[in-house]
Amino acid sequence: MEGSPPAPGDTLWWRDAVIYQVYVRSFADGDGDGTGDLAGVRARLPHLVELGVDALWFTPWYLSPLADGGYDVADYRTIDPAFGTLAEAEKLIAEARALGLRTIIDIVPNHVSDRHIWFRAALAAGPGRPERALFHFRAGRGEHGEVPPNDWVSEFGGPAWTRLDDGEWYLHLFAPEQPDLNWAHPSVRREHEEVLRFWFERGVAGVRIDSAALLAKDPALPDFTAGRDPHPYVDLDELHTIYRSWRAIADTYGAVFVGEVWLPDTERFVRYLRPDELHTAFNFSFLACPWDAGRMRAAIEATLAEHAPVGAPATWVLCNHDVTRTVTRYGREESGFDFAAKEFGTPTDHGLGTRRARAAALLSLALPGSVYLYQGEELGLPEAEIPLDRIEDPMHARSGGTDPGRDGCRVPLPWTADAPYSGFGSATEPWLPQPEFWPAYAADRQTADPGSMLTLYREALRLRRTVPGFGDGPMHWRESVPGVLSFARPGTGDGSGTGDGSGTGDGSGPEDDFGPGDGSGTELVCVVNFSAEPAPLPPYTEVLLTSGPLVAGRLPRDTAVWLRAAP
Ligand code: TEU
Repeated sequence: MEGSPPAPGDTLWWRDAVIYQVYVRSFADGDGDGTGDLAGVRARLPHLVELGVDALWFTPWYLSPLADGGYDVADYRTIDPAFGTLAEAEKLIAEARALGLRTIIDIVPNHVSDRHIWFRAALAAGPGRPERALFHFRAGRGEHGEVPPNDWVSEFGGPAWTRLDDGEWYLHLFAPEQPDLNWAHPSVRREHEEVLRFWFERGVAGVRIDSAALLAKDPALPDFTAGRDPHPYVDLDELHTIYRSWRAIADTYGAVFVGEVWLPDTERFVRYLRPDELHTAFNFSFLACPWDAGRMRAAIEATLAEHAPVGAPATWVLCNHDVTRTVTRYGREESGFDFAAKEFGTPTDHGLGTRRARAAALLSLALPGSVYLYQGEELGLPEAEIPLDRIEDPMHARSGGTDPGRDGCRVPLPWTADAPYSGFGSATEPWLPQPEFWPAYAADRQTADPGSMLTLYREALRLRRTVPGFGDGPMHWRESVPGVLSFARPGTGDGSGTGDGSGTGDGSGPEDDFGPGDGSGTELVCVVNFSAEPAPLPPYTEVLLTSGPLVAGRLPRDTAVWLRAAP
């Protein structure tokens, strides 16, 4: 294991970092109880160092009844006992840091758990009491107040309101166990500022902001049916004041933000990335884009064009704990992502999906900006089918059982092919069942396989780290035949830093006929073939890496290559 602490002066690390998302509950089980935990993460830090990522984003690890996998936070200053203790989190942050891995935590400001001390106090206090002002409590409509205060629909389906025995309703944009906070209340703001400081004091380098565009609400809580503009709770202007105050705090610690901002309007989206607001935000248009050259090019161009004026780096995300895993998505006829379109029984070609996911890995790692990897993506895990009686995600139940929910991408990881539960670490069955084929994807098996997804990711990350030209900086499109995307990253300069440039993951291909170029005056070129026909390669001096074997010097369908070439 290499790994050394990041240089203290490296304040711009986030502009081109590769950030690995750890879904703690399913990463590794250190105490054998069936649930992943901090001990499991600490024991597996070598895997992350060998993979070559720069930072870890931990999904919520705080005290939580887990009504929404931890996105229902009962206490931000306590680690859930299922995961460990605060002292252990502090150790993990320090150990990771010593190995060169920064820590990003997840803050969920839109709502808290219904077990949070504030909400319990609000319930106990009763209608009209100041404790209720921290949330959105309202009387109902209709003759007996039996109709919700407005027509808002929960993101998880059903009304966004739940009625209490005392007659009042409270707002929850997600599950009823996740009451929305009232961001017009000064205590709500103060508390979150203190929570940020609490974690920054513990060495946290960044914060992912959950549902970042939903916090502020129109105080009149009007109906939404009319499609009113501005929206009563998405992307309200006050949010920018909130994030400016957060930024001032983060700046005193040199910490950074990544916002979970799902907004189709790109002009509105980049307002969150102005220099005194959030450093970065997830690029969901890239994630949701179908496997199609034209659509991908358009998504990439729009991303770069929208980020340029604010000077923020783009992020490239293929997968996270909410969406269908990449290998599965790209193995389907409809290869884009849409929450509303999820259903059971969609035909999937995993071979096809894997080929495309390999190509997409090289594509996203070659683009300018930072990259997010979701645990298991480096193993090429497909989405798992969870038996109906084991699905925990509230999205499933609240859809009336039609939506498969998000558990299929949250299955405990396979580490060791020949160990019980694929080496997840559990002595009893893990909290979500693993598919029968899971051992085939185990990290140990992939380590030994030069053609595995894990080998590809390790090699790609090694090159991205050592070859100048990747990460932050300019790119330009190169001419290519239809169905093929080709772009260059200038600035490879003297080509130093790259060892041998070999390692295509398969050992085949014509690159063996070309000695490693000296790289002078060359640029890095990434070519991705989305078309059905093998594509010719542009002139090059060296093949750095391919996602699959070249065939007769051509780039087969659903394959990507990194080349060094003359400009
Ligand atoms: O996701 C937010 C989220 O689900 C919404 O952005 C929504 O899906 C989108 O607007 C499309 O309708 C975050 C977490 O990532 C997720 O796991 C949590 O369940 C959710 O917040 C609630 O905290």
